[in-house]
Amino acid sequence: MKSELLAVLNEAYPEYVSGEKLSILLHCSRTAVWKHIKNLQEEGYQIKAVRNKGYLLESSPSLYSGHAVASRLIKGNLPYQIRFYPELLSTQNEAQRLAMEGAEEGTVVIADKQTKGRGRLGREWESSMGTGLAVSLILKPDVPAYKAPQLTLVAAVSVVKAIEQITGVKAEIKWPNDLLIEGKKVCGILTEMQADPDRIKSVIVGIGLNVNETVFPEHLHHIAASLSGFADSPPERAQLAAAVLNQFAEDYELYKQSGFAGVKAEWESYSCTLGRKIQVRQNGSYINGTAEAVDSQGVLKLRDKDGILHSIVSGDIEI
Ligand code: BT5
Repeated sequence: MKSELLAVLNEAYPEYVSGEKLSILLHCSRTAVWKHIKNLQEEGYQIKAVRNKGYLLESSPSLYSGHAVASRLIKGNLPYQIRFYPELLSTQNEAQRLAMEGAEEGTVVIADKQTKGRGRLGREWESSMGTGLAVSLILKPDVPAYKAPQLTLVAAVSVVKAIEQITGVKAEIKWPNDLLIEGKKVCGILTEMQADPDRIKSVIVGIGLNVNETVFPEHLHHIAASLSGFADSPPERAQLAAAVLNQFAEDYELYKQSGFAGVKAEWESYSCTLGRKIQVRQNGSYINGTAEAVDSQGVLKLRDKDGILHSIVSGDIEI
């Protein structure tokens, strides 16, 4: 009965289905229909009931759609507009295209499946299984261009918090753009900017999060993991995406008021980089030392064996 009821509501979406029609299709009384609807609502299905119209399935726990994400957003300072695509090469490219067409701050591009996701420096981001999050957010912060990379750090804090809210799992931040659980990468963040010489036109923050992947391509076996490997039950992508966006809206507001300094303490508390011996690779050369701190600009301070303090603005690190 439950699956038949859901199938009818799903098929009808975005139209309502009357109680009378449901009772005929499902061969039961209207009271029985109402009871089943109530049960489904208790299981987390969002079903709207409107007098004289009937029932509308707004989102189900396992459904991943623009509506399923949007219906979970808290109305706040960052008015999100969700653009959901069943498949894209890269949400980052689509967001860039939309930004060039003048898309507003808060436009969010989400792909159910992303077939040619990008990392930094032309590296690939594997997300073609359609089991993770591929989200790109268009922002227009009023800050000088050199500060744009700080948004990677802000987003990392937001994603760590969202992961913990939804799954109870604690991830750690590896400077600048990786989230790790038990040393394996579950999330990568890519911040790209479109700017004139004197001002930022837009910043696009791309978030790739492994959620329900069970296998990865061979070259990622020792590097990658997904949240489902650590959570008690398979996380729902719509819930996670909404939690990330809700959390980011809050943290971004703080960032706009106080800069990176506003989220620095939280960043430090989630960091697995600080205090560790690391190797930084920058433009093909290496520096070894201890990660001493991040400063109020998000720059990593590395002390080498000769006691010299290096300021690392970008790069890859090995712990
Ligand atoms: C990143 O780059 O980690 C940033 C990834 C950003 C992806 C998002 S998805 C939404 C948006 N749309 C896009 O097209 N991109 C963004 P980087 O630090 O350069 O790391 C890339 C490296 O991570 C690769 O060279 C692999 O070693 C590893 N990697 C690739 N796919 C992975 C995955 N699914 N899980 C864990 N590691 C992965």
